[in-house]
Amino acid sequence: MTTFVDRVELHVAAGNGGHGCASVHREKFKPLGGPDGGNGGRGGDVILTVDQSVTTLLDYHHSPHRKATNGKPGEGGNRSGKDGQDLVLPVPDGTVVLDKAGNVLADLVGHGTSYVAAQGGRGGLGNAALASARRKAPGFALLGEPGDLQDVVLELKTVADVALVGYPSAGKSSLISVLSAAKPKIADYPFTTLVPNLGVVTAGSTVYTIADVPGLIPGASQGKGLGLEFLRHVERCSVLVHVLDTATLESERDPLSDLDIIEEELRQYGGLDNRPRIVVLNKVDVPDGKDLAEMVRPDLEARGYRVLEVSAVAHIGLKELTYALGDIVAKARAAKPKEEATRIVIRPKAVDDAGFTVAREEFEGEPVFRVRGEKPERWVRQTDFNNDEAVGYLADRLNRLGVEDRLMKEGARSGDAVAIGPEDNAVVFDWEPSVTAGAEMLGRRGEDHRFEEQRPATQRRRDKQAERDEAEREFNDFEAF
Ligand SMILES: Nc1nc2c(ncn2[C@@H]2O[C@H](COP(=O)(O)OP(=O)(O)OP(=O)(O)O)[C@@H](O)[C@H]2O)c(=O)[nH]1
Ligand SMILES: [Mg+2]
Repeated sequence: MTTFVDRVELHVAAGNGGHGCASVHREKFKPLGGPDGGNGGRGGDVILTVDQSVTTLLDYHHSPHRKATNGKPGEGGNRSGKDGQDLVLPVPDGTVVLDKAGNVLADLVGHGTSYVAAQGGRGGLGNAALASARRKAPGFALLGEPGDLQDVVLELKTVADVALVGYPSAGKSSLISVLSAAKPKIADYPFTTLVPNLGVVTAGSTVYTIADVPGLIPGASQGKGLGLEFLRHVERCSVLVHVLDTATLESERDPLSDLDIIEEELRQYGGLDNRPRIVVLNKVDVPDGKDLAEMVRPDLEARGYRVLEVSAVAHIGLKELTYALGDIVAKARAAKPKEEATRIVIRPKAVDDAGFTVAREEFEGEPVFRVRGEKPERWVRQTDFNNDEAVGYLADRLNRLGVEDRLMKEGARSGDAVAIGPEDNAVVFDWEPSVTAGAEMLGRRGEDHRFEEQRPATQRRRDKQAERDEAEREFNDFEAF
């Protein structure tokens, strides 16, 4: 049997940021023209976007691994690398995005509604952008950050006003095909419908959508037939229509017991009790069907149902049905507080005011001081550990943020192990406190003495002050990266 695809696990990878470039401008007679390494481009995001022309998640079932493109590295001559392209994945209206633990991340309703499932990595700054008065010729650049890797689960919950439920072959798809322009597959074998069909119906000034779901059989709640899985498509519908077959050839069935069985399955599924329901007796073009319909009508009405007799094939009673449903939909809409807005759940990351935390922990059996925080972790990812100057720059940034002070307060001593980053993906190093921490020490990093020229004392003093100001400004600027 074909698989019913309305739930898929999707593995998405955003693009990596391109590395920054470390380059020095070269020209004839001007051997040291200054740093001119460009910034790396941003990695592309992976974005889920509702596209109403998409109706199933089948594509993602067939190819569940998707990746956006990487940012290009920066180049010499101040050329920035190109940004990676966002990967936009179209999903059906009513797609719910969950994490693997089942938490809802986003509920995508309405054409164009989007959710960034994986964020592209930032590009690294090139050495031109890292240069400053006090670091005239940085011999390093920042690395691009890796893009997010995410595993998400997509679940389709069809959004329609009216849902048709009933036994296989009761004529649900046939009804959709004659009430709307939709052309679902119709056949005289059970379980013809494997994905919900959606149609648009116009009744006077009311325009509504109607969906069917695969046929239900007794024991569906225990997984018989196609089970109850697909009933999630009914969850968002405001009106339920029981499509009852008056012309079935199965001797043990009749419209009343069919209705009882379907109702029992709906009850097992749960959460649908408050939906208004009407009953449609289908196939009254068949003489025996017409007789049976007449026979059961009083019983159904006694149970409080509005009952309509129709024939999808002979086009009997369709207009009445169209308007009856339009009325109920209009009432249901009026009763609803207001159109439910798309619910995108954003989980803020918990980081304390300082932007980082320090804790004593064990890492691979050794005691470490663990530093956690968005910035320190990002800065570590941006650092080329093969380049001493880059490592020095990292130390400066951490210092500025106050990590060193905090380590000192927590009792860290020279030579203690410090781990920065998440659980098993941390960078561990022996801590070497820079006793002379501060602008003076920072100022020496990345300086190229070949740039130093002769300056009178007053000029030097003024330059010194300018450097300090710049250091302050730069920290504020680059803190953001
Ligand atoms: N005589 C008659 N036959 C009908 C009528 N409506 C549907 N049928 C037939 O019943 C069979 C099943 O119709 P479908 O519309 O595929 O039934 P369904 O409820 O969608 O079935 P599943 O998708 O399997 O759940 C087809 O052979 C239809 O031609 C009707 O009003 N009169
Ligand atoms: Mg069908």
